[in-house]
Amino acid sequence: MSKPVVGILMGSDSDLPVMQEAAAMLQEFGVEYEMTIASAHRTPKKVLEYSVGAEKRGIKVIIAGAGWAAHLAGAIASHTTIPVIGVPIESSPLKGLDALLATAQMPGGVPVATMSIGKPGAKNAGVFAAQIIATSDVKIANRLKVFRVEMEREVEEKAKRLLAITAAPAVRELAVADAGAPAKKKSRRRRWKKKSGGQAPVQGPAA
Ligand code: RP5
Repeated sequence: MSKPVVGILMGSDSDLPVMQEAAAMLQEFGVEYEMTIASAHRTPKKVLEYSVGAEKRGIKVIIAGAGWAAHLAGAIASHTTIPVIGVPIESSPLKGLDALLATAQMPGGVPVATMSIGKPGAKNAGVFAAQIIATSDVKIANRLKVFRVEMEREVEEKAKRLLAITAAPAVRELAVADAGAPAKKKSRRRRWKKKSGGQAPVQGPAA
């Protein structure tokens, strides 16, 4: 096993079910990572030490997930120039809106690449970290390309399944509509022709 190049940090163990999504993506792309718990508010010294030491240890990207007043990603970003990816977590009564704003609203000069709230955000954090690593690793770049192609194929398969489910009722509906539709009115001229078998009446003024 080679040295980790991505660090995943989270404010609490309660964030783990969400942050595991980031780890799963890194595993899929074969990116080495490490994971720990550090809180901007509860363990500020640990956050400082981790952030300052990360670059020397070979970490190239840091993913930070936190909920509530989520200052973890911003605090890390203030101590290092390694790219920091923030994942807002929906652990508060505000369902992550608080964490989203706290993570994204960084002042100019100290960026945090903020993902969407919750599991999709953590998944994207993993993909995004892999994309950063891929700028200098062609093997990971190729895996990312395969990932995109597979995603495209999955969507196409879903579209085909949807068509298979919906096409039959649509045909049925058309058949029912046809059967229940009132017969086309024959023109007065044709009806008269059948009865009398003679000539069409000369149209006079309305009665
Ligand atoms: C934040 O507070 C953590 O990131 C977590 O989302 C939230 C709640 O933490 P616990 O009270 O579950 O430890 O710092």
